[in-house]
Amino acid sequence: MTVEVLLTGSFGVGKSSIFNRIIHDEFSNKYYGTMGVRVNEKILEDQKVTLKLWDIAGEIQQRKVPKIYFAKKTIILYIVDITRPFTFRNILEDLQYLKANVGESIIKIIGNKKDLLSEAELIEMQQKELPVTLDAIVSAKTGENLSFLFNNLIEEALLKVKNT
Ligand SMILES: Nc1nc2c(ncn2[C@@H]2O[C@H](COP(=O)(O)OP(=O)(O)OP(=O)(O)O)[C@@H](O)[C@H]2O)c(=O)[nH]1
Ligand SMILES: [Mg+2]
Repeated sequence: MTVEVLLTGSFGVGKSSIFNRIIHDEFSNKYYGTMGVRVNEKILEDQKVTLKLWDIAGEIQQRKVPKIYFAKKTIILYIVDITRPFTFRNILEDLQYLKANVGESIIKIIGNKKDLLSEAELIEMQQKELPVTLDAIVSAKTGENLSFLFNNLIEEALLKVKNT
């Protein structure tokens, strides 16, 4: 089975860094904005699943993303940069838009760059700045929580297929 996962969200939140960490287990501090789309696959032997990961150019508003990218995705990951509230200014509007436009896809909200905040700063940020609860907080730089997140996502996707 192939599980298709789209990384979406604003500019510079770390979509490509998450892509590079998952596919190549690499990280760079350099920032090259993505043009268009990148796609790559990884075979997960344990779960007998092919993970197909899509990395697209950032958009401040999800309604600016070409709708074709949302088609037929098992999972859509809306990534925010927990160090830059600017990147989730439109979160409620974006989530509403995604729910209306992605069909059956599972949508998750992921906070990235966990390595840059202390535990206290993390709690404060979530209480003060975020109108929704994050499904996971990860770091593409250190890899923290990323394989855990993807394992859980694959399990959820497999369960969903089994139950339909
Ligand atoms: N400290 C830290 N920096 C990160 C992390 N993830 C990404 N970055 C940095 O943030 C910048 C932007 O990362 P990208 O992965 O290129 O962001 P993007 O979402 O793909 O950006 P666009 O393609 O323009 O939409 C880069 O300088 C990365 O090195 C992280 O977990 N921790
Ligand atoms: Mg990118």
